[in-house]
Amino acid sequence: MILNSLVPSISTYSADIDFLIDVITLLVGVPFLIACSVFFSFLFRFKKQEGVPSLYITGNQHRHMKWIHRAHVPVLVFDVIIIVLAVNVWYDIKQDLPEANSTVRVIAQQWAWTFQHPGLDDVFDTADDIRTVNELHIAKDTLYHFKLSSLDVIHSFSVPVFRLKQDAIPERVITGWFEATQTGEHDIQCAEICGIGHGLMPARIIIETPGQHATWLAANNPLTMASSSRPESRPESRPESRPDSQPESEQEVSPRTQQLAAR
Ligand SMILES: [Cu+2]
Repeated sequence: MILNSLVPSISTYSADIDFLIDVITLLVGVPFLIACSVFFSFLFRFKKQEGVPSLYITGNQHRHMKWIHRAHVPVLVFDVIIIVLAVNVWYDIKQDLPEANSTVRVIAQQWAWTFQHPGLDDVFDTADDIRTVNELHIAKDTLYHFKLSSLDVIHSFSVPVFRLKQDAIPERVITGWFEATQTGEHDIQCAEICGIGHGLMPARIIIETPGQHATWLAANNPLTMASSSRPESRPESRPESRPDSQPESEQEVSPRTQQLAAR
């Protein structure tokens, strides 16, 4: 409700996180406003008055202490509500790993992101893998696992529209998942101070329909591009194609492409 009006919410679990943050904001914000109202109204109501002596209240008497103890009850109840909701959301997103339709590798370094797409065969470390810098291409309504690693220091892979944030730790490969519900182009950012160029490592996530994504995979297939005789078809480290790019008319479309396009 609150977050969604500021940053689009377009992953299958982003609404759960938004709901959790809304609940915390209300459970903390409403009592805070009530406490401030009471505090400032008492300041004016019990301000210094001529001829009225001040009371010295130690707070030791039960009739005074009960106002403190009664306030503890809602605090404890709200804590339990927040913990139960948070653990549920945490389990669904961080502990439970649904089966993936595809996988991407995300490699962080000072100060850029490298993304490795498995290509049309959907298998890593084969000749048709597509590597891009600061540009991740995925298909909507497709559940992805990401394999996150860092080449140097701690970074944090953050995709605000997915409500996804995961630290990248050197010497570790961390697996997570996401599934986009809408197409579009959005920010990826590093959310961990990682050196002087930290602010200079933004990237983009381009969410395509399965058909558009299959087209992009085919258009940027290093094998196809290498075998093409046209000079402008040479492989590039950073493919420039966008979701609206059209397949080459003479391009061979593999069964995997047709399968993705049919989804
Ligand atoms: Cu950083």
